[in-house]
Amino acid sequence: MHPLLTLATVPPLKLAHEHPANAGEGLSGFFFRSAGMNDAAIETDGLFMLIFWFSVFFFVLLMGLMVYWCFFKYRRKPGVPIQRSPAHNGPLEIFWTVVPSSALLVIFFLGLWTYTTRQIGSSDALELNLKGWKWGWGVTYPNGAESQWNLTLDPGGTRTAPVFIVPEDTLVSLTMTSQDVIHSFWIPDYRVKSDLFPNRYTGYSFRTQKLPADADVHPEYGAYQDHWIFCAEYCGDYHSEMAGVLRVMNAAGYARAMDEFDIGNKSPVEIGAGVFTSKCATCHSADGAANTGPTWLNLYGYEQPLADGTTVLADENYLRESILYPGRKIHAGYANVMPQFQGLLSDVQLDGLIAYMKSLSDRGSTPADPAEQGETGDAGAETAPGDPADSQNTDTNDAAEGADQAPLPTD
Ligand code: HEC
Ligand SMILES: [Cu+2]
Repeated sequence: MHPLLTLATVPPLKLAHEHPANAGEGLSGFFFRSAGMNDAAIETDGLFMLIFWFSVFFFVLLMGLMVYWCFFKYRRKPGVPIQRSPAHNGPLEIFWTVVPSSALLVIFFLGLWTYTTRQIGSSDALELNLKGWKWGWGVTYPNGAESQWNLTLDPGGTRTAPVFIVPEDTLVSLTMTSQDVIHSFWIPDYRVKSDLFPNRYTGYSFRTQKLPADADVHPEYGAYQDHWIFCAEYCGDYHSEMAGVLRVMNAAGYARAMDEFDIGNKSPVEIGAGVFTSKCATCHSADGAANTGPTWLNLYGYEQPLADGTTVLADENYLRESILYPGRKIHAGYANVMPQFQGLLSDVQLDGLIAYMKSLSDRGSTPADPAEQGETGDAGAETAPGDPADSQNTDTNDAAEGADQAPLPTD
């Protein structure tokens, strides 16, 4: 098996709200389902409950007085003449205007306070860029890396949610934008809900919680807890499946995962393997196993049968076209269900994917792993994977083997 396929698997879902300490209590448990999990959420819940009890108090008071006055005290009784009520009572009117208005002002400023503290970031916040589209979420981390973890939500494995990682007890500042329609980023546990617009950036800040001492621990990444992310703006057919996971990790686990996501220190094959795990592995296998789409094992360099009866050589150009515009050439025996990746992959990712597919083929020119290449006696080409000289050297070798090999457009 390819060494990169033994990449650490994504730690499973451990929802923070299922932790017993986070069960909401009493009425707030009824309204919020689980306790607020950072200071801002606790503040929001407090404000909500204040408004709730304020409203309950006045509802009961006013309805009670009304019933008492209408049905008992001032009820018309036979033999009692109708009284004329006074037209005005200045002091009384001032009283019932000023007292409730000041209560409303207090509520307004409490709300304004909690709202502005979430809008205003801080210069020491962890800055993340968040994109929303029909129907998914994507995060870019400060080092330029994109999230590479996905979790499968159903047994069939067709619905996945991206996992966004953040360190514990840290202020996170999001810069958000939408690629199509309006979406709304919602983390129920943090009581965060904020809209994403096309052609415009919006911001939002929140502080992650400190992980409890008894949080779930992963053998490689340490303690972590998950929060659901949903879209709170009806945005079309699959709006309800527009889920994500915010994963709060301990500092060491976060640093480790960040290092793995970072593409700066990776060869194209490694970058491609990362994109494969995050975006393609739900439908394609790298080891020959059957799946929704054709396996990538020995895909590159071989003739592929198409639905129209012809065949095509799977060279770089065919692979590129199949990734960006999957509908143009359909592999025989498969349905045209692959999403179009045009605009969703960077050039580095696309090159990485093709390098990775080549590494999975015995006709590929990028060695799957340097040791293997050594065995084939490919002397002189022993450079680190990703070195441009590397692919050049082995190309010439391969071309000598088979005349059907298409010329390779490097860069
Ligand atoms: C929803 C499932 C699905 C996902 C996700 C998916 N594919 Fe596909 N892919 C398919 C299917 C089905 C086919 C065969 C039909 C066709 O040719 O379009 C295919 C075909 C291909 C082919 C042509 C293979 C051949 O033998 O002709 C390439 C290359 C490819 N996919 C690359 C990718 C890459 C790269 C990704 C991730 C960035 C990806 N796919 C994600 C389902 C998927
Ligand atoms: Cu949406």
